[in-house]
Amino acid sequence: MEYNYLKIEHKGGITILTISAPKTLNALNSGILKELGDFVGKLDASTRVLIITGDGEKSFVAGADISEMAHLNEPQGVEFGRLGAQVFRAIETLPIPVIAAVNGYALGGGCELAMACDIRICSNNAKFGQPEVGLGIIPGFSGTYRLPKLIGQGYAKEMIYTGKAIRADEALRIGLVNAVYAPEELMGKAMEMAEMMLKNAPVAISLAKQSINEGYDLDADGAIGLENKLFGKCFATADQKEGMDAFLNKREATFKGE
Ligand code: DAK
Repeated sequence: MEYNYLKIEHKGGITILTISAPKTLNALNSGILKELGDFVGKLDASTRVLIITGDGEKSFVAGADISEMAHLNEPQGVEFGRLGAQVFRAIETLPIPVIAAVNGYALGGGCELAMACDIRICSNNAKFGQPEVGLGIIPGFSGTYRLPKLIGQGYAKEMIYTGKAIRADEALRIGLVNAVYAPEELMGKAMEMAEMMLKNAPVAISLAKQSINEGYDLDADGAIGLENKLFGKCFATADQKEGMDAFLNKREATFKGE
């Protein structure tokens, strides 16, 4: 598939995906969502960390494309929401770490896309919000599910019911982002974090992600049981042998992802 809205750059095991629709501040239309779905579906083992950002200096993603949504009827609304939700779920369940480098507005579907990523860092000009109720709709790309999980129900409900946009420092305070940087530092910091991940065992990172993601929705016994099963799986990998042998022999490990 030819991409009109995605720019893709590979740097070693790190892939940088830039969403680019400058005329609408990178708002998500169905074309972008289809391209994103195609891109995620085709990612192979050469990508070990994915960084998602937005084109330009002003916006990560300014929401779903309102001009496209304005004319939808109920079944079309369900279909549009399903497309976005599926793509975001595919991102969330990728077996590799995904970092959102939020370089400006992350509103509506933009905030929801950032939340489907494992980790969010942002520039100090970033703004986060779920303004949907002001448009007569509710967050439709799983924001009502992920926002309370990340920041708690009280603050999530305040953000969703008021539709207010919060600044980067507030997003940091409530745990919506992990760190805030000057705009010119953001991508370098995202790369630094990705490079630290690259040094570690890929299968172990993938199993840790599965344990965190799936364990979160289980009760304590279920989550601990799942972790135990995945912990056991690590011992069937060459990387576990390599990591422990390297430690015991005081050398650096070389992981193969096997
Ligand atoms: N959609 C379409 N165009 C957008 C857009 C958007 N979300 N955001 C910005 N643009 C366009 C503007 O219309 C403008 O176009 P021109 O007038 O130049 O043709 C251009 O981008 C530049 O925007 P502004 O001139 O407004 O720039 P400012 O710096 O003054 O303001 C802003 C930036 C981001 C504060 C402002 O543009 C803004 O408030 N944008 C809308 C933000 C918003 O409300 N986003 C949430 C969208 S709702 C569902 C599934 C998902 C969803 C809903 C339902 N289903 C289940 C069906 C998700 C919904 C959303 O995400």
